[in-house]
Amino acid sequence: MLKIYIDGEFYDKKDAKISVFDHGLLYGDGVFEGIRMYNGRIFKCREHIDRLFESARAIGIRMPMSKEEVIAAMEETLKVNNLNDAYIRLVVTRGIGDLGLDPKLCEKPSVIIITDKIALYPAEIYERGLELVTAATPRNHQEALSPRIKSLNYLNNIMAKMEGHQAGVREVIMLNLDGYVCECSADNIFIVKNGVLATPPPSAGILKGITRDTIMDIARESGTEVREENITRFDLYVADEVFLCGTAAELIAAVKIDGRVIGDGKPGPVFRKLLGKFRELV
Ligand code: PXG
Repeated sequence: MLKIYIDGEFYDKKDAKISVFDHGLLYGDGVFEGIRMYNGRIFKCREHIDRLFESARAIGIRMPMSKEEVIAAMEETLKVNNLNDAYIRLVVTRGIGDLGLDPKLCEKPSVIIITDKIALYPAEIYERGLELVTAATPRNHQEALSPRIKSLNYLNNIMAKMEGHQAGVREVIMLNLDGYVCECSADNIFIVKNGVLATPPPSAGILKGITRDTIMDIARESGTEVREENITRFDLYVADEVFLCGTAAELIAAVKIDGRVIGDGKPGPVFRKLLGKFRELV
């Protein structure tokens, strides 16, 4: 039976429960991380922990554990569950309060660590690529709720994803309120045009993905020019290649967007080169 870590204790999956008064449940008041372990190594551990602590700080949650303690708890959870390749979900909730919004009444944040086997996308998606549509739902305005905060409130992204389902596709592109391309519902986005790689800057109102940063590093190391710049839907439609990236998805090519075939409709050479280098790295 899978063991789940909650506030220093391990529970069987069926007994791993939190209070209905936890503001993580009542208001989506909390933060999280999604992390991968490959071959017994936690990929970009420090980066994920730093981002978790920044998310917590941004919403005024005082972490009840140090970074080192969180890493140790994560390693122990992986060990208890005998996992070598895993998806790790770190969750920090505001904690137990009453039936009002007031976070001041929540005395202690809860730290939850769920580790499980990774649910990979079907292999054919990596070979053939994905079809995307643009969602009508804009990404949360960054001054209303910064997408830099990986918060437990993902309704903005879920509403966009539902539009994808309605259109019969698995993933959507979200725009910001200026109409520029932001990201997908749970992945960042890149385009390739004339050999140059481009992705929206953090100031466009995106989650600053750790896979995104890794891809930019890999590309620069291999001599590819990388730009962080505003991207329009026109740029997507006329790109040579488009792909998305994230911890769970890794890299996936987008071969059709809003009914337009991208490039020659197959995962392109820059995508395949970067995917190869990414796989070597992990
Ligand atoms: N943008 C958003 C909005 C995300 O939620 C990414 C980009 C990619 O970031 P990383 O750091 O993973 O490269 C994410 C990823 C999942 C899952 O299980 C992933 C995310 C959130 C919820 C679920 O696929 N975040």
